[in-house]
Amino acid sequence: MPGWLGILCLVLGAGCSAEPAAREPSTADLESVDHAAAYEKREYRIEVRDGVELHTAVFLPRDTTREYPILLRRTPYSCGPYGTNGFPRRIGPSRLMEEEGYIFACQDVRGRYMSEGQYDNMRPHVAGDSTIDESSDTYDTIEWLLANVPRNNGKVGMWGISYPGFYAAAALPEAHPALVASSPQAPIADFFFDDFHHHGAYLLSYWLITPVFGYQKTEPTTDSWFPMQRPPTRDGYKFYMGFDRLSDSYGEDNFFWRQIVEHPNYDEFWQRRNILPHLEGVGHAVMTVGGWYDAEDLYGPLNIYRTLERESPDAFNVLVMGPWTHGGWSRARAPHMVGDIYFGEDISGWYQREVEAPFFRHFLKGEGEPPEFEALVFDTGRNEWKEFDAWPPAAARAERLYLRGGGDLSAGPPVASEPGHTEYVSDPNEPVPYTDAIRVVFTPRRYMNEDQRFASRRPDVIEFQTDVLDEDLTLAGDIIAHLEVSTTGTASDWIVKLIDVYPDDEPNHEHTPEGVELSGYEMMVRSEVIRGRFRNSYEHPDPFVPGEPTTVRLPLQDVFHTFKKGHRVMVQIQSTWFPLIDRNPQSYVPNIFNATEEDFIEATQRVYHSPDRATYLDLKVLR
Ligand code: PG9
Repeated sequence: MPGWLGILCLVLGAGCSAEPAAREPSTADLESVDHAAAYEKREYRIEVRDGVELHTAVFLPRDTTREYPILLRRTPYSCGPYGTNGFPRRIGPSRLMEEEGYIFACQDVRGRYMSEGQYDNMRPHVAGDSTIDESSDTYDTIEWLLANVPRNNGKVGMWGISYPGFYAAAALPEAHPALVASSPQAPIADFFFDDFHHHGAYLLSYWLITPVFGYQKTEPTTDSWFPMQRPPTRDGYKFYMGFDRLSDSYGEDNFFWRQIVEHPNYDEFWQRRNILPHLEGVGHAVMTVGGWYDAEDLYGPLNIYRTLERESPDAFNVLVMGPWTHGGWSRARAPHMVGDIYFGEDISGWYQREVEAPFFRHFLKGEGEPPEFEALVFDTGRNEWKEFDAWPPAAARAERLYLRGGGDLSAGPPVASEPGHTEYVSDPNEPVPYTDAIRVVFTPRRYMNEDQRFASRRPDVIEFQTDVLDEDLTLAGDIIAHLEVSTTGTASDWIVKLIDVYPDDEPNHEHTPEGVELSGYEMMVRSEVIRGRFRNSYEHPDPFVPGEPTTVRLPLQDVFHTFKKGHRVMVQIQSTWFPLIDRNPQSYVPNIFNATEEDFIEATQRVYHSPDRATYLDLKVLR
């Protein structure tokens, strides 16, 4: 498999056989498929309004007795293998839909592979027809396909996972009238909160993949043109600790890296690339799909659904959130495991058969019923799907869990007789690992529900936990961490982790991997980081005043998780998370990418839990 395809498999994790060794597959989605028997492949060069030609592969059902809708995916990751005999392993969202029959189309987006033009990451949407953007490229593509592809039924759908999910979302504003069903899956919404950054902290764990998006090619090409680094070690901790000035780690020729380095704050460069402000006036069916354990794009699906719900009341707008990592729904595996944890048998296969295929079948073929849910979400504690008529559920109530002196976490606020703060020394030269087995990766993945006991034992990770629960506690919706903190430095990051602590007598499951003990397991439910300089504004950063208590408000992405009776709820707080994110020097410099070793200082962090400075989580609880 060519190197670039291995990269794409690691990034997308979907539709490739190169992904980390998964368990024995249970359904047909991995069988070798002779697409050529059922589909004729054609390749077109579609000229869009500014004269640029976009390479588009079309897979036409060989059955000429009926018309089919067009299902379009636009991608920066290549529509290869090229040539009319070149068939990728996956031409549609699932084997089922491939067998059912659609006109599948794949387009290299502007500036990528066999298409012409200049690439622009998360190309900004510009309202109106005067400026080229992904919406106008898609509009022109759909117009051309309808006029030139035989036996289409005049209806078009779009789908895509991750960056292709962004392109499906980017086609929503000013959409072509024939576009009647869209499924942005793990879509990127905003690179300052998805993928490359989380609340302003740079995801160093994405460093290796940056060149994929950082070099313009000079002509249409079937092969990758971007130079990839080959780290001398797979030990990610050692590799990234060995970096000098981060900004120097790629040259001037990597334009995306220069953009990342030159825009450390949420300035106009990033704001223009946020698709959310443009999701108004959408009038067709949109099913957004995401994974509760998606380490790459969790902000995107939740906020695209939420924004459409608010700004596009005419859209048939539904949400599916399952126990998946990035793109996991496209890989039907049984048993369905995420890391060490078992979630069920044929979860992805069920979703493909009962949710995804019926959605497109109804809106594109007029067959069957539309989804009856507004939100189809999986409770990752009870291991069961639930349908709600709103997300978060209308019945979810606001409740609070307070950090208390002595390491408690409780519904009651702090009292004066308890210690009023907990402190720890944060040393960026001895950062807290983000996972127990750090390897150099293209994008982070498995840490999202990993056992956090490796972190529990560090002095620079503080933790607070409830008593053993005497009844189930179900969280359904977003979580806001309200931190009252101080630091002896002038800059710092704040990481909050919500953890489900299993009882000591928890038995292993039949599918629990060898060597793993679920007894006392500290399963991460949700985690998030904020670069503290952005506590008041993502655009205008503020240093901390040493020793001065201040408020840091950190939104953690939504969860749907039942902490079962007998479990505990735990919160861990720390200030380094390496090398998931880059190291904060903890002394304020205008641009951390340019920090040098002498900027990196130890700092004593305080988290306050006193009656007048309470730290707590605001939760949405389903009783
Ligand atoms: N959202 C994923 C990604 C985008 C950009 C860089 C690295 C990863 C993806 O497209 O898979």
